[in-house]
Amino acid sequence: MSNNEYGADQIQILEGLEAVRKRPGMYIGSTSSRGLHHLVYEIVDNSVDEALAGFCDTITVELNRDNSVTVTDNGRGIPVGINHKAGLPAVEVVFTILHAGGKFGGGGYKVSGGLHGVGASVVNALSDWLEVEICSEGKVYKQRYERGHVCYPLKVIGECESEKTGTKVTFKPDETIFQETVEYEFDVLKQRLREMAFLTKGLHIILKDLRVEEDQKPVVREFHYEGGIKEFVTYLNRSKTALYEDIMYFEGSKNNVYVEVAMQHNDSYTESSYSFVNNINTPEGGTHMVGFRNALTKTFNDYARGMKLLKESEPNLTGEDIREGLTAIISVKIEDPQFEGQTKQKLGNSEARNAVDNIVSEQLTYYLEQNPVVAKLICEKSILAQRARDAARKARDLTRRKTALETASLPGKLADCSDRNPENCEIYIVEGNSAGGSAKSARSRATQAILPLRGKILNVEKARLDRIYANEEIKAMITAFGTGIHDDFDISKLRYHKIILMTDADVDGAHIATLLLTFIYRFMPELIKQGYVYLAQPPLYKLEKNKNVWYAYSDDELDQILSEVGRDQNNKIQRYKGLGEMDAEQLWETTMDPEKRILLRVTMNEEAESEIDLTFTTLMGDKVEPRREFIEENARFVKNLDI
Ligand code: TSJ
Repeated sequence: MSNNEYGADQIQILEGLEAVRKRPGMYIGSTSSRGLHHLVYEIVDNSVDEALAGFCDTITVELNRDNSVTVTDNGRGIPVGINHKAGLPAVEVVFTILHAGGKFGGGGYKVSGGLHGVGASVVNALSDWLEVEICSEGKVYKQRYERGHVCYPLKVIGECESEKTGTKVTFKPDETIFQETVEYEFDVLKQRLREMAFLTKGLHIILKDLRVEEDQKPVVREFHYEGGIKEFVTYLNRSKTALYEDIMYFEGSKNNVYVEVAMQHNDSYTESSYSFVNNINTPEGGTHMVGFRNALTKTFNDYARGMKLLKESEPNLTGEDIREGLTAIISVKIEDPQFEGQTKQKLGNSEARNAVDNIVSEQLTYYLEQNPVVAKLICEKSILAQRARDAARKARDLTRRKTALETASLPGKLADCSDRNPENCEIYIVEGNSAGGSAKSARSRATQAILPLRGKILNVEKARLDRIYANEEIKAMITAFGTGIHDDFDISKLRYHKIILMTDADVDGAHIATLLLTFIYRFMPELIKQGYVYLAQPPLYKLEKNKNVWYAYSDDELDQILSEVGRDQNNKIQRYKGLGEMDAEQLWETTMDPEKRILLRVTMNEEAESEIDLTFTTLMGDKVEPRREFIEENARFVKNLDI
């Protein structure tokens, strides 16, 4: 090392990077797997900026066998000339001075658009080693750093064709910083890089996994979308039925805010809008989202009134009515984004609201005039949503009044327990009438209540509120639990401290359990958060041999029992296809007896609340559809063993 060539400046530099190593969380959020992946995004962001500036069209990310990562682009190359303020080559400034990049004025290094470009020194500080190579004006330059320290001054290591330019950075995350893991997950990077490609139309992003056996080819994925966020909307709606073919696309700049919006309705009832600021997701929205919603509400109401689709006596459509079934991407690029709120994820710049509102209002008005068929379809769907909302409100008011005056009578199908202390009480939600019957005769009457449910359970994510409130099974659960829902929810009124879902041990049973969980998650999430919800575990097999009986809850367990008792002709194995095949005594013994049963407690994924939707819609893109849906629905719920 040649530290002695540098003076006071270098000491300051090292103190800066030392601060990053002391408190990495301050700079990259955490040192978990998430922080590890963040390093890649920090580097790739710089290449994306170069693409946004119009000088780069391909970025390659390679995962190397030693857990180092190489990012290459074909941009202009980080400047190698001397930055006069620091007296060092600009590239060295980028990697060794904290908060260099966009804010480092004077010397020619300014990140185009001023969006990112502050992260390179942070990545350098947190890497065991980092090497940068730059092709520029026929020469290849190189510099290496170890834990942020310069190993040698920038040097020329060879020549390249004079037209060829670009930057290549390889870094190996420091294991002493990333103690949890230094292994990159292909799927995690894939999902973020795909998102970046959607958000930067025309850009090619290639992801290569070189961590394969010697004789295997690397795993390679390429993302390239000429249509940008329009294709993002197509992608998000790929498993849905679109209400019309077109994807609306609005674009423009105002007050230094560049705005892009793409949207299309599908025939579902839920909104999936995602907003981005400088290519970063803002799950909590902010001014750009507010501007978008204002524009949408105002423009559609004006149009519907003008076309007499809404009568004068009728109230305005609400934003919610218009956004029913809407898939939209709102992407803004802004010089100096201000983030607000508890998690600093909400855009605060007021100029973003005006820009999005103006651009969307103007271009959407024009679009609706030009496309009356589409306009009418959306208005009609919104008016239906308005009516359903009205009906749902009336239905809710009705159930509310009931609970206030007379205690709503318990559902007729419920076989309640006699104990009145909720702490001692459990309710089994049982799929099917026959299983419900067995459960009723098997139960311990004092503390176990049984609520049998008939047939298919409504998927609350695919139905409007009025239908949900009219559903018998759902009403039965709400009254049995006793807590009420939404604004009326009161956990202290919960009548059972264990809510146990008991379904067949097959795919259909798992699906029904998912639908039930989804209902609870959407309407009474506290029940899951506070750990009151459980899944019963009925056995898969019964094994009889010489008057002995064993139950197995998995194929592995059956295998294990068989190897203990011996595999011979005296074995009688029964595979349970459903709860209905067990008599009351067997059901008690295997699934309901608190002394012997296995219960899984349902808990919620930490990320479930804000990020899950986007993660799953984009992450699971390559899975077969029904399976994807199944995984998507279940991934919110984590199951803990609780015997
Ligand atoms: F993060 C980073 F610094 F490590 C990094 C930067 C990593 C990678 C893989 C690429 C880059 C990068 C930077 N690619 N392209 C650029 N471009 C510039 O830094 C650049 C070049 C020329 C000019 C100019 O005004 O002439 C300006 C800039 C910002």
